[in-house]
This record gives sequence, C-alpha cells and structure tokens, in this order.
Amino acid sequence: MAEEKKILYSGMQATGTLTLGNYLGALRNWITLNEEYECYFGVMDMHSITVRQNPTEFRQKARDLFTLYVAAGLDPEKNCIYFQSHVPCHAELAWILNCYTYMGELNRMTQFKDKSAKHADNINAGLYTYPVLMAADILLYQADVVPVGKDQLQHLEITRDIAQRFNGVYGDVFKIPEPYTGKIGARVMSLQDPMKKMSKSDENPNASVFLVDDANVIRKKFKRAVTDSETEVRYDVENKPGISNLMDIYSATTGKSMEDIEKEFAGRGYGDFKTAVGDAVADLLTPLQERFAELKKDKAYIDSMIKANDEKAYYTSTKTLRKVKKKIGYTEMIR
Ligand code: AQP
Repeated sequence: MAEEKKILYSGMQATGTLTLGNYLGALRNWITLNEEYECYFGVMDMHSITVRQNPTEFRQKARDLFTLYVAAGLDPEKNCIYFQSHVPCHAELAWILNCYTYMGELNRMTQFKDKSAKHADNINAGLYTYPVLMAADILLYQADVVPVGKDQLQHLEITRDIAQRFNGVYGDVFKIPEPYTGKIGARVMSLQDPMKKMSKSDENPNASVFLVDDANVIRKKFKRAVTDSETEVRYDVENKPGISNLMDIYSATTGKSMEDIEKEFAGRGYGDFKTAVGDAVADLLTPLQERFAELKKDKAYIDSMIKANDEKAYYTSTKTLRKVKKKIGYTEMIR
C-alpha cells in the first residue's frame, strides 16, 4: 500500500494583488510540493480584514488570488485551494483556541507590534488575536509542515505551544506542526526602499512588481528602482542593498549565480543591468499572465473548482473540530 503523504498547509492574504515577492518567495515553490505532500493552500480572507478593506475591491482581490494560484501552476485538482471564510470551522476553532492562549504570549508577537505601528488608527482585537486564527488554520488540517519565512516563525511557534497545551489537557487531538525545511524562495525587497520587503499592500505602486503588471510597467519599475551612487554590479547586501536585491531577483528569475551576474555586467553600469532584470521578470511573468486572463474568462471552471475545494476543506476541518468540541465537553446538537 502506498505510504500516506504528509500534510502541508500555507496560504496568502487577499490584501492586494500578488507581488513578485509572493511569487518568488512562496507561490513558485508550492507548485511541485503536491508530489510529496497533501497540500492545503488558503485564500486567507479572514486574516485580511484585520486591515480595512474596500468590500468591492476585496471581493475581487480574493477571487483573483484564487485564480492567480491556479494560473501560477497550482493544480486545483491535486491541491486543496480554498477560501478561509467559506469554511466556518476556522472561526469556531479560533474562538476555542483563544481560550487556551495567554495574553502574555500574544503580547510578545512582533508582527502585532509592527502592524499596530503601521495602522495606528485601527489597532483592533483581530490584529492582536491574528496568531490564534493562524493556529486554528494550521491545526484544523492536522498539518505536518508549514512553509514559513523567518518573519512567520514566531507564529508557528505559538501554534505549537497552543497545540501542545491543548493536547496536554485532552490527549492527542492536534498534530504538532514543524516548519517546512525544503527549498524556500528568495526574499524580495521593495524596489523603492530595499531595507523593507516588497509587499502587496505597499502604498507606493513603484515599490512592488505585481504579477499582473504589464511588461512595460515592469520594465519601468525596474528602471526606477532605488540603487546607490556607484556603478559596479556587485553583491553586497549591507553596502549595496538595492543592487543586491536586483541581483537576487535576476538570479531567482534566470537561475544564474551571483558570480555569473557580476561577470555578465562587469563594466556595463546599472542602466544595462536594470534593463536586463526588467526583461527577465517580464518574460517570466508573461505565460502566467496569459493563463490568468484565460482563467478569468472561464467563470464556470473557476466556480466549480472553488466549490469542490471548499467542500474538501470543510470535510477535513470538520473532522478535527468535531473531536475538539467533544473533548472540551460541548453538548451535542440535537437534530
Ligand atoms: N517580499 C517577499 N519576498 C519573499 N516572500 C514574500 N512573501 C511575502 N512577501 C515576500 C511570502 O508570501 C506569502 C504571503 O503571505 P501573506 O499574504 O500572508 O502576507 P505577507 O507575508 O504579509 O505578504 P505581503 O505581500 O507583505 O502582504 P501585506 O502587504 O498584506 O502585508 C508568505 O509565504 C510570505 O512569506
């Protein structure tokens, strides 16, 4: 009998259009994971409302995120790609886990501190309990592994702590997830401020390359990228963060090493290099954009995939939630 695959869980927020950072740092690496793992990828629309969203745009962004997952090559018949808000178990388990999470633990979360500083006019309780909802996401699917960047590691640790605490009281209800140790993609920095990561919700449109940007827009954004006053294309993250970021992007896009890139552009200056990076990224994204345009026209197909995957996610997560409710002593509904 074939060995059962381990379960992998991840997702992205529908807070904007996906960026090159989301793609090179995560999505591109998710594509082949389903050979080794049973994969769940969420459209994390419940997390997205911790920051105010315009309802019309939000609805569109969430659907586009699902479609972009598919356009990028995630097969919705092999991976479970679903909308977090379509599966009520997330909200239900998050509430229960809130009662097994300490304020002291949440007070230590650096993302809460960062986001509160960024959205000082809207420091809501959802922003504060975000890690608990994330714990519910992961634990509902009994995930073995979660691909996380360094900035999310703290959230995985609190998930493990909550799960261990719960299991300590009620027995083995949750699987304790581990960080995914396979290949993690490049960390892409903002084109306008290379000290900060490229983000889909950045207010400066020149700071991020969006997966749906037109080829000419992409080229222009790279031409305008902030670099330094030297002329040498050399990898030095500390002293030349802008050029080093462009080199990371060029390397992730073409597969060339830093050494090869330095040789290729020796004596040629930044102008030529920026053009080459813009061309390489535009070429990389063209097939994805064509597929995205085709899929957007095929409403019936996307709808059928959303329905089938929501149902799968609901089925799996209900099994965990039922067990949790029984363990904590909720009475059963009389039908
Ligand atoms: N710049 C980046 N470089 C590499 N990887 C990145 N990721 C995000 N930005 C970069 C990875 O993409 C996934 C998406 O995570 P998310 O949507 O839950 O939120 P995020 O990390 O906060 O992404 P954004 O784009 O910066 O969203 P906003 O602007 O809403 O905060 C994760 O796997 C992340 O590591």
